[in-house]
Amino acid sequence: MLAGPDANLKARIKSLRQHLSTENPLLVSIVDRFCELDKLAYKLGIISSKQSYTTDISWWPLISILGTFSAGKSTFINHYVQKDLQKTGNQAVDDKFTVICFSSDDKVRVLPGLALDADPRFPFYQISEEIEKVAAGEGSRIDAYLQLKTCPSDLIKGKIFIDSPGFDADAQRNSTLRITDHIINLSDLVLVFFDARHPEPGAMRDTLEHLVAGTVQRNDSNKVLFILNQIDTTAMEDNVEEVVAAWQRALAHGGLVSGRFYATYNEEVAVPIEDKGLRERYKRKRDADLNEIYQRIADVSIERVYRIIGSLENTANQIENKIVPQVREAVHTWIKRVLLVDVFILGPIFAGMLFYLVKHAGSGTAYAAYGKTGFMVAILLSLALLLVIHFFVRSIVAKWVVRALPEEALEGGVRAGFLRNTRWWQTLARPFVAGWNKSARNKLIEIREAADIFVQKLNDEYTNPSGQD
Ligand SMILES: Nc1nc2c(ncn2[C@@H]2O[C@H](COP(=O)(O)OP(=O)(O)OP(=O)(O)O)[C@@H](O)[C@H]2O)c(=O)[nH]1
Ligand SMILES: [Mg+2]
Repeated sequence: MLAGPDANLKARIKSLRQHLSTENPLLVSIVDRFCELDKLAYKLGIISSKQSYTTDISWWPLISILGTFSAGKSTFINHYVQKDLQKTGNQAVDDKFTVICFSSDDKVRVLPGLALDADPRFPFYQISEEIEKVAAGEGSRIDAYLQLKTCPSDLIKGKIFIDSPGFDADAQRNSTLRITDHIINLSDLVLVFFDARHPEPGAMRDTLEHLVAGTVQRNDSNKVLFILNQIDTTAMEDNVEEVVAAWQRALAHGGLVSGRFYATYNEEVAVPIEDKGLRERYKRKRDADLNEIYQRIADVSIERVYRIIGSLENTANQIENKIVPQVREAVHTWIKRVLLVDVFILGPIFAGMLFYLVKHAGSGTAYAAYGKTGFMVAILLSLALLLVIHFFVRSIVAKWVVRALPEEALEGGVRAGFLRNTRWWQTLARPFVAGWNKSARNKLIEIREAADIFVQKLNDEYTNPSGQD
């Protein structure tokens, strides 16, 4: 029997479809295409019944807000969603990561971390296992680290935001560092907040190093925006340039040499700036930077859908151009080696046995005693013995071949796909990979064509080159 998704996975995919259908129906058709890829992969044996390509993707773009204590992270989120969603204040307020997502219910709901850990929609699916790896015993205390808030603001429809507790590298526990890194990895956009009230960024060096150095080494470092917040507090001394320069130097020290540095403040809670000229200058700077930040947030959703389609095509290509050829090569090596052993070791043994039996057929006591039937039984028994040895050789050779596979083959499913081809009922006399036939190839062509159509639909939605209404 060929594997398919197990009951648990089926339920997850169903709930994924439901949630996506309320936000972006196009994505539901993309889920269906991913499920077709799953089906093909189950047949090839390259994924197990607990796996699905749909779970390798975060379907909602993730925007995370990190930064130092009281830098104004929660105030920024509240302003963005136009609701008093998160508590704010000058003491350390947040002690948990809060995952914020849209819900059409009228009110804000708060759910425990467990809701996130168990739900494949969120990027914290099974984070407790990861936390457990770095801090034994902490995995079960997931509620101490995470919570989920659902919010009826259209502004966050189709996105997930994460507000985080103030970050201080010295004081962080391993588990918090682990979650922070995990968030940075998964995010489409990371807003790192600093606070202009601290004119001496030197004290924040470790924090900067953790948040900055880690991100600039990555090839997607342009997803990180550094935001110096509360610059209204520099208005009294009118030294915003100095403060900004000091922070930029500190960031450069952490490894961030160029770009994407913003300076903002929140007008509602800002210290009033009496001087009109100064006020306008600050406001202009703030408006320009804030607009750019908002634009990046808006772009993330669009980029994300393109990226998901890209990943659909990419998975189809990977199967056809990488996994199947690698499985085929491994199967060929295996067949060749098994045949070699058969021909050069089992063959001569069998010939020897036959020769012995035939030679002694006429004269030997065995033949005389047991007659023709006994002779036949002896031949059949030797054959059976050789067959047992043959299957033993098949499995030993398969293990050799697996050991020689490159490490990446484990992740891509090449190993599993290869082993599927070495089961006892798979004959050696075949030039093909089980599950890879004309209809599978056609399916991949169809999926790639569908991906192109999805892209066209998106282009029509977001651009309009022909200028029609
Ligand atoms: N002057 C001024 N105060 C601000 C600004 N943004 C936030 N605040 C104030 O700074 C304090 C901290 O703001 P929060 O939004 O709670 O900061 P946070 O980064 O979420 O803090 P933690 O969650 O505790 O790390 C609050 O009293 C805010 O009113 C700003 O732009 N200017
Ligand atoms: Mg906060």
